[in-house]
Amino acid sequence: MKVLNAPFVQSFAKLCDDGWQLRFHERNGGNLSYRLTDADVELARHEFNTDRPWTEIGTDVPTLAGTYFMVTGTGQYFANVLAKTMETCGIIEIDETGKRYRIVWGFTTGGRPTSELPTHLMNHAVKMAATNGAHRVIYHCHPVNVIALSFILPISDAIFTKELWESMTECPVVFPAGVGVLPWMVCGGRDIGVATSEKMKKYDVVIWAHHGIFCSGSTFDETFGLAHTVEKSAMGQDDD
Ligand code: 2HA
Ligand code: ZN
Repeated sequence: MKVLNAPFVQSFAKLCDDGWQLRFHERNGGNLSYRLTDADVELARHEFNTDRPWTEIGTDVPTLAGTYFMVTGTGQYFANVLAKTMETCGIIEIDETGKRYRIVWGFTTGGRPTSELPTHLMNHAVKMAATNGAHRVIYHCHPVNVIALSFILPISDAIFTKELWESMTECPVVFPAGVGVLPWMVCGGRDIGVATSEKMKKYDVVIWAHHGIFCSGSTFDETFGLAHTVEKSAMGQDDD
């Protein structure tokens, strides 16, 4: 089977397109990563190219040593992922120290993984441990109502959780642990990754004030559904 037709690649690209359709991804905003199963790796290995160099991740993720991730590329537009999956996305392998990665598939026109790779991988490490390996998907998007809410509400886990739970009956069921909220921070580096992964020990959703959402789940549907539910609930807020 061509890797492009593998179910995990198709689902990955579909999530990107769904996010684009819902206007969660202006320009190159947002990023997605998926930890491959052993079966995914076996299915894809015949197209892996291991000639590319090892590159520093910028953080340490020792528990992810030897694992593989499909990731969106830095500077790439979610609008293009469905039509140009191999140019806009790739599969990376984490080395045996958890400090470096190399591209083994995709990024055919010279691309590189998302600028938020340190945060994605630190979140994967936390969620893999917290869910006994069940969580495989980390998704970051820029949904407008969640961003707007972070200009209005105090930056507090408890207040955001209460407001989001109250505005839609489904919410306490969809995110029973609530949501974490971080104040504005410089994105794309280790510090925001450490802060986000601390919150991810408790929550499946972390809101970056004035920026967007990070969320975690077992499947593409569940993870995208979580972001969508939080955004829809944020849209239901009024100013009382
Ligand atoms: O442009 O969303 O947070 C990608 C991003 C950075
Ligand atoms: Zn972003």
